[in-house]
Amino acid sequence: MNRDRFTRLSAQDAAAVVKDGNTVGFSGFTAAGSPKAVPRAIADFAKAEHAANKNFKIRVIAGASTGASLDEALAQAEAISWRTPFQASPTLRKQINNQQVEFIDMHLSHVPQSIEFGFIGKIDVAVIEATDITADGRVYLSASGGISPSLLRHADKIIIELNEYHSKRLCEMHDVAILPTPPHREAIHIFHPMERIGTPFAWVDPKKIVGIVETNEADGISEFSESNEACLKIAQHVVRFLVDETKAGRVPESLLPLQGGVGNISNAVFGGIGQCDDIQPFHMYTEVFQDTLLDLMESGRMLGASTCSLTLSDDKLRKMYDNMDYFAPRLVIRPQELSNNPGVIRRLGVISINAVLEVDMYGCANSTHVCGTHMMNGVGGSGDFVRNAYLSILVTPSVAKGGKISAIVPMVSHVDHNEHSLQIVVTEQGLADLRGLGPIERAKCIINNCAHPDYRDYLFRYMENSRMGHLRHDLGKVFELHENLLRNGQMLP
Ligand code: 0RQ
Repeated sequence: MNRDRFTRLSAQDAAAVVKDGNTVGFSGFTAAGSPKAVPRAIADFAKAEHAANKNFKIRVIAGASTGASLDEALAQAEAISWRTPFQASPTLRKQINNQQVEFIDMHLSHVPQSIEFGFIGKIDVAVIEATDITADGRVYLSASGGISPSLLRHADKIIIELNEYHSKRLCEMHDVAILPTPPHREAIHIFHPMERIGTPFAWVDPKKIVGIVETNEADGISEFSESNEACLKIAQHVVRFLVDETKAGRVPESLLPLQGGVGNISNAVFGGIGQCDDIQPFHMYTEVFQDTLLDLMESGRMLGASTCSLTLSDDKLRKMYDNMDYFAPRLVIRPQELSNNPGVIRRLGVISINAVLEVDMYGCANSTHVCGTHMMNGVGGSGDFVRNAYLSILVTPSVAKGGKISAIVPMVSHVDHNEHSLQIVVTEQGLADLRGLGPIERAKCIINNCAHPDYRDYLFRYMENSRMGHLRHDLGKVFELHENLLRNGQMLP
């Protein structure tokens, strides 16, 4: 059957399907696989409506963050009233923090079931980037799994952005499945990162397809900057720890599947792992597959990966598409309900490595809210992994903003990961292994190994002068460093 049965639309005509107040679901997990032409056209339409003094705002849901043509374009057009579950757009961030946009910060693994059960209301329109579609409703997704299968099932109207730029061979990587709802959920048969349980395409009822918009556009992901010294030192500590764990027999020689967050620290850590001869080639069970990982896979240092997205810079993605005979059998792209599934992460014994803003003396961590109020990006998938990994490693430079901010504080100003979930904290200063340590030992270990020397005295003094209990805290002073920062622009007087 032929896809030509579907109406071809311009991006503008497709955008006109979206009405003020609609909830619109988009494909994409990071910029990978985000639609481009239709959200840009919605943003243009919103600007025109606003210029004519008409209301136009939509509720936006995607797998995670999106590309610049989506969140950033819509936010600049002041076209978003509500957003979930994650974002990384500078303009949208400002609007969230001045309460112009309602933002629901969610674990990414929870999003498909929130759609499935209607927790977030009905999805009026979904815009899904695909490499192909058949007349009977097989949708071949592009560079990410995200929430696309759930959106295709639940949205009232579907617009497909058919992007010629992406390789049609991506279907060899996709493994699409939607979990049944409780009490019909069974064990998920993923016993190895590369094991597949689904189909290479997602399904849609063809009657829901309003039309197809043809595009030919890269995801527009730029390369990471060179790793700085702090990132490289963090990488060295993590690598040494992994080697020591294999020597101690707590991790097999072939390692356990690794997960890494996005960003420069993660890039440096995986670069370091790749260069270490004492670490054997390994697998990943992760949610983002970024540039360094492609290099490791190409050199044979990484054997294979399960991911939710190919968050690769345009050059690296092109390199992959030019060499699909090699890469296609080594990658599985899953919807986020599976890439981030707590049960699978626990079963596989994933070792997770994620960046945070701040960690407290007892091991609670804040990934999201600066000084307890201002949203950075969101918890994303970090919570899915930190809570359920075999070993949860959190990394951060010991100081931010040239030393004005300490990442080690008496109490985090917002809790995303708690002391019960994480085991290892790493800064460029060193590594704190918290396994088996009680609160006071944890505090000493974190301050001695991870805090910047400029802040150690303050943190030890805080602890000594605090009220004794199972933990020690002085509730009158617990946020003194944060208050100093807000008042004077730096944490120490
Ligand atoms: O700001 O660039 O203006 O100087 O925060 O910090 O050190 O460059 O690190 O880019 O890895 O981001 C936690 C935000 C770290 C990210 C976070 C300032 C610092 C800088 C960025 P500037 P760095 P990163 C997989 C997993 C949650 C989601 C997640 C994140 C900026 O890793 O969003 O892990 N994680 N998902 O100066 C104030 C502090 C600060 C601070 C750093 N304590 N107070 N500002 N900064 N520490 C991906 C998905 O889920 C899709």
